[in-house]
Parts: sequence; C-alpha cells; structure tokens
Amino acid sequence: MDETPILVEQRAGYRLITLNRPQRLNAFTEAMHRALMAALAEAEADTNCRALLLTGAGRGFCAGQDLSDRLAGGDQRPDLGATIGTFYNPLVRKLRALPFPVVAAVNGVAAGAGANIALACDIVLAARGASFVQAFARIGLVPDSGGTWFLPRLVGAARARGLAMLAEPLPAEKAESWGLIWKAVDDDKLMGEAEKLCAQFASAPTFGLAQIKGALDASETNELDAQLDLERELQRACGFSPDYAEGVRAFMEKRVPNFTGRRG
Ligand code: T3D
Repeated sequence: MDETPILVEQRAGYRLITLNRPQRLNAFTEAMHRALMAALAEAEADTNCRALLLTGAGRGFCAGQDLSDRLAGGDQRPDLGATIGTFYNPLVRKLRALPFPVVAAVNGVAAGAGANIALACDIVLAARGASFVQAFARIGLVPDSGGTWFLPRLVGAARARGLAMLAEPLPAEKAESWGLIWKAVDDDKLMGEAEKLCAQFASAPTFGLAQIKGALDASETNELDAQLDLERELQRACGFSPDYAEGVRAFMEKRVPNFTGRRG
C-alpha cells in the first residue's frame, strides 16, 4: 500500500502531485513526507516547472497524521514536537516559498494537518462534497501546520476559535463563503478547473507571481511603511525581468504575451 505514497505526473509547464494512500484517506506517514518533500525539491529545481497541483487519491484529500503510527510505541509517549519540526513545518515552509503558484484541488475530506497543508497552498479549489476539519481538538492536540496562523487571518477570530475548538467539518461551500478557500466547484469539475488554472499559471509571468507570494506573506507581519518599502524593492526586481518587458510590449502591440517564466 505504501510503495508509492505519492504520484508525480508531468504536465505542460507544471506538475501534478497526488497523495496516494487512499485506504487511509491519504494520511501522512514518514515515507509520504519524505516522498513529498523530494518531489517538491525536484519541481523547484526544474526551471520549466511553473506551477504545482496537489490533490489526493480516492475519496479524501488528506486526513493529517496517520494515527496508527502513534499507537506503535505502546505506553511510550511520542515527541510530537520532533515530527512537527522534522516534517510538517518544513513542508508548510516549502509550499509557501516555492517560486511558483501552488494549487490545491481538495477532492474530499481534508482533516488535521491535511486541512492546513491545503490552506498553505496559494489557491485552494475544493469539490462541493469536500470538507475541512480541524480534527486536532478531538484528540487533545492544537492545530498545527500553520492552522493557528492561517485560520484567524482567513476567517477571523470568532470562526477560527469555533473551527479549532469544536473540530466540526466545514463543508466546501461554506469554506468558500467564509473566505477560507478560493472556490468550491462541482465534484466532477474539480480536476478540470484545477488543471485549467495550472495551465494558465504555466504561461504566466512566474517571477512576478513568486514576488506576489512573498509580498502577501510579508504583509502579515509588516507595518504599512515596511510593506511600501518592500513593494518598491519587489517592483524594482520585477521591472528588470524579461517577462515585464514582454508584458508591456505585448500590451502595446495588442497581442497575447509570450512569457518565458524565467525565475530571475
Ligand atoms: O503525530 C504527529 O506527528 C503530530 C502531527 C499531527 C498532525 C495531525 O494531522 S493530528 C490529526 C490527525 N488526523 C485526525 O485526527 C483525523 C482522523 N480521521 C478522521 O477524523 C476521519 O477519518 C475523517 C473525518 C477524516 C473522515 O471520516 P470518514 O467517516 O469519512 O472516514 P473514516 O471511516 O473515519 O476513515 C476511512 C479510513 O481511513 C478508516 O480506516 P478503515 O476503518 O476503513 O480501515 C480510518 O481509520 C482511516 N483513517 C482516517 N484518518 C486516519 C485514518 N487512519 C489513520 N490515521 C488517520 N489520520
């Protein structure tokens, strides 16, 4: 069952990564973490990769940590700080820092760290049948993988507390109306919509998009003054990029731009 915990498919200009432990709703094991991080590193190293699509095999997106691994030690209590530090935090940091957009296609339930890993992606599309569950409180844990950071910023303090402390499933349409995700789409349209989005990103000005990711993340902690300075510097860098030159030329010539997606 765990021989290929993730599947990687090349597309024109982007990669599709599928979490592939459907019998366990794609819950994370160490092997899956290692395979996913290796796939992300490979995508980052490939300068032709201009977007990433993350989804789950079967009826779920991801159920967070595989809890059967947590019984294995018997009476010995696991050091969860160690696994968070070794696996989950580097994963979230990597998703945020990838120099191209990351799209999550949430095909079914996203629970525990699985929900927050979806929220760490740049654009979250979810099937109407999908739901988001901050399952942690049910087993005495705190939302991790950025949950306590993403939730209040995306849905506000009151809803963040409700989601985190009650651990009730939030259906995709409500997640959209609360601003937790970009869009809920019909179940049978999910992958088509997500692939269309990635194809669009695959011909977009990748360097500029990477600066947008960085700027929006920085705005979470910057004062306006610092953010204005940051925008000035990012705009300076974008202004030197070949895709900006092409964008302006194409606009003036009234044609579709042909962006190279060069990263710097
Ligand atoms: O440990 C550390 O390193 C710290 C890090 C923690 C990060 C975390 O993510 S902690 C939170 C862990 N996740 C959960 O607590 C969620 C557990 N799962 C559920 O609550 C439910 O399965 C769902 C709400 C996600 C879906 O419910 P439902 O009714 O649609 O499906 P199900 O029947 O519960 O699950 C289907 C199968 O997947 C089932 O196996 P079976 O009975 O068919 O053999 C179930 O046991 C298995 N499964 C689902 N989630 C997990 C899992 N097996 C292991 N670990 C799971 N997380």
